[in-house]
Amino acid sequence: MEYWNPLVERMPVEELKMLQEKKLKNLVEYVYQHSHFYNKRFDDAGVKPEDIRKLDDLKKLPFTYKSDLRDTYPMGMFCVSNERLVRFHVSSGTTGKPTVVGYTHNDINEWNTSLARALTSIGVGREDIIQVSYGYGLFTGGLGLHYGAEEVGSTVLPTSSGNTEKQLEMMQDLNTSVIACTPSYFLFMNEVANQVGLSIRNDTKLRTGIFGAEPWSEEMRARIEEATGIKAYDVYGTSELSGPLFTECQYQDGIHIWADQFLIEVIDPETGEQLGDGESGELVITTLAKEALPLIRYRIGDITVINKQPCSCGRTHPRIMRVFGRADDMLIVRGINVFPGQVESVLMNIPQVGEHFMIIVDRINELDIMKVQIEMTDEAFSDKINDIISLEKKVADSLKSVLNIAVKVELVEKGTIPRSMGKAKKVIDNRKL
Ligand code: DLL
Repeated sequence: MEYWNPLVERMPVEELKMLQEKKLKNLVEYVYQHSHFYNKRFDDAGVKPEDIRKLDDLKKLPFTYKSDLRDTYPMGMFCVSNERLVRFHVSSGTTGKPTVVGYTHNDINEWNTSLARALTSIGVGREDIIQVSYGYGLFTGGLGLHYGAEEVGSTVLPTSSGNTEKQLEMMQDLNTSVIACTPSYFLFMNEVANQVGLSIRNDTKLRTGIFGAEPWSEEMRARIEEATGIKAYDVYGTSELSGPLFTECQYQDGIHIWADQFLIEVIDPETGEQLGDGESGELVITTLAKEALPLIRYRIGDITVINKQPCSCGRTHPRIMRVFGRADDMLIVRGINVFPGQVESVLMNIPQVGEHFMIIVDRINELDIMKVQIEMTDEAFSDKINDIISLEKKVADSLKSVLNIAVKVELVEKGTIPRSMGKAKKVIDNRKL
């Protein structure tokens, strides 16, 4: 078993907790002194740094929200002055001002360390050629994985996203062994490969995929691994925390969150109460090692479950289970909660259904109507009307049994559903809510 830093990664849980406690105390002191924002937020909440002595005191601290970053745009929450910054990333949300994240040298080093541990845990190292097909630029995916991969000594092929045929040619010519991109982009890449008569399994050296930046299901993993013969790993992070930071280890059973750098909680999104291990709720993260933009109890909005059980890999750091989506991705259709991820899981279990789908929700005469557009796989393709009707019915029945609502299923021609080179859009909600 290989570790990037065995002493830290296998540190006994009690020691890790002591380390977290010490770092948390330093952090609250630091932000209280260096950030006007936190100084005021703590005062408003009636907490002083000296009130935080134990990890359990975390509960006394107020939450931080994405809206705080927008309200203090561009740099109102930073704890350092410009001279200490070495980089910005900017993430544009769907509404309002974008979010600006600044990094000191040390912040970049911590980010690289986090990814170096993660990459080592999935066996990516000096021998590997890694094609980074996440977007480069203001988005954190490209540069984040680029630096992380260099840290472990892999050779980076910084293709960014797009220009897919060229990417496939380079993948072959330069013997790419690892690819990092969104799962949607990899599916598209595989589709283009098939169109030009290339088999990723037989004609390339690709063996590992590092997929994330959007929700994807266990069933989608099975599809990807089966279609291309690679091992597909989940990578998670958000721009506010730095970018892509954490992956599953080789056991593919939850994403390790480095406890010396980040403190995680899962809360009930309605009440803000902390939930126990194994309970599903909103992920809240406190950064223990960031200098430029530390965040206290940051409400990411993603829904997950914390798993503190020991992992077969020997790492003692807690895991979060697959992120099914954000609380605000959840659709409420006729009063029933629906996550796009649930739809994906159902669809990917039906062999005739292809990987691309679109959920469309309308409100007609005060009634919510949910439609799912699907494409057939090449193997299942049929132009017999009876086959089509029976497939649509089969999919509708399966969706109904899981979601508890009637869903209209529409089989569309292959290629109709837009392909994505970055984060895929899987829902069109036409309701004016
Ligand atoms: O997407 C950072 C990243 C880049 C992660 C490359 C992984 C790989 P943002 O654009 O700020 O940052 O979006 C963060 O994307 O809160 C989740 O809702 C979602 N997300 C990211 N990774 C996953 C994943 C990057 N593996 C938001 N599974 C997060 C599910 C994910 N959702």
